[in-house]
Amino acid sequence: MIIKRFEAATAAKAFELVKNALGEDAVILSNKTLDKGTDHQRTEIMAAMDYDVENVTEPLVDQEAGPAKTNAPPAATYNYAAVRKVAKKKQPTSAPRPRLESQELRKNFNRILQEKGGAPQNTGAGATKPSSAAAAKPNQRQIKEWRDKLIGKIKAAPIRFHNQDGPTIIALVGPTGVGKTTSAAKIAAWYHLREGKKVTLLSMDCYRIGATDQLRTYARIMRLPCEVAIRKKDLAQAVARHQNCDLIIIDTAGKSPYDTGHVDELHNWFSNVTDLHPLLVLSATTKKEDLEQIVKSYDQLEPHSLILTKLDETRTYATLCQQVANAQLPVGYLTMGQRVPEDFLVADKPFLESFFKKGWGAVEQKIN
Ligand SMILES: Nc1nc2c(ncn2[C@@H]2O[C@H](COP(=O)(O)OP(=O)(O)OP(=O)(O)O)[C@@H](O)[C@H]2O)c(=O)[nH]1
Ligand SMILES: [Mg+2]
Repeated sequence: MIIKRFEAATAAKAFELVKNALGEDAVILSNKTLDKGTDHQRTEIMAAMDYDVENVTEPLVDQEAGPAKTNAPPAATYNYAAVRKVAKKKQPTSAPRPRLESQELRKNFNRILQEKGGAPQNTGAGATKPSSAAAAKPNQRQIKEWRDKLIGKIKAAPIRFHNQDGPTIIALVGPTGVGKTTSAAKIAAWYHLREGKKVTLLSMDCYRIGATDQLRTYARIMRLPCEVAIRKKDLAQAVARHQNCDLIIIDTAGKSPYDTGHVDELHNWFSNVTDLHPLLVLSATTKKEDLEQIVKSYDQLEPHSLILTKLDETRTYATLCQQVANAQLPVGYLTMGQRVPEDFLVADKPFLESFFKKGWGAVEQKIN
């Protein structure tokens, strides 16, 4: 992470300096007026650009509070009853998503630049260039604040159950090999074996040889109904046949996030089923740019929430944290291994906070 301090006679000039030095993706950490009301009044901006994975997942040293404690408190215990039986109303498709604070800041930043007549020029008279001392070393306290801000934006939202009006219907979508089928089996096991729900599994994955066998095998072990939908109308008909169950889990085929035709096809199939909630599956091992692209590609389906998989295959989660916060989608479930049904957690806010602050240690505390 690069953190820099900028100082200029006016806020607009200080923002120009930030943009020149760090580009449009810079995040404003603080914005202060110095010597307010005097002839020397200036604006000071602390801005950051990207950040270092380790700085975010490792326990950080707070400069004022001293080293972070190593004997962290145990992660919060799950309240299984938290999967409430509240009828869930689908968000209207036109409802705008809440904006992140960083986007607001960037908007203000761009507005100031636009008011000044487009792209920033080289710093003019009155603007103070950041001194070499100003290109300060990353400040741990600021990194911690930034990290906590991001984590604070991440919400938990496991599925909820309808009581009267038919089953809750979810569809697992996402790129190839991220763990959609395995997660479908884990979710089925969780709600069927632990909560006694009536669960049906449906597969839309006819692309890969053996894909439906994988789901069928899990269904057979758990003694759950399992059907395969080969055409769009099969899906709607299968859903209609299982209206008496509590939960229908649809497994879909994985495709490259750059294959937009695939997302269009899913959208087309899903449009035939009322109140279907897509859950986007993201692997913790995916690169930052790819995570960004995946979220963008599947946005058309208006995912209900995220499933974060393969937490066990890495020990650095800052990229994931940043992309989850940017996606503005809550997390429903997490998986951390291949074992069905064991390597699975239902997301809750305290755990997500603890996980993105402490990393793998938080998962170990939770599952052991
Ligand atoms: N280490 C680890 N492996 C996982 C996890 N979840 C799934 N896997 C493994 O990842 C591989 C792919 O999992 P699948 O569930 O078949 O993935 P998928 O998204 O359905 O794949 P496609 O249908 O081909 O797109 C399998 O070997 C799983 O056992 C996890 O949380 N951790
Ligand atoms: Mg699969």
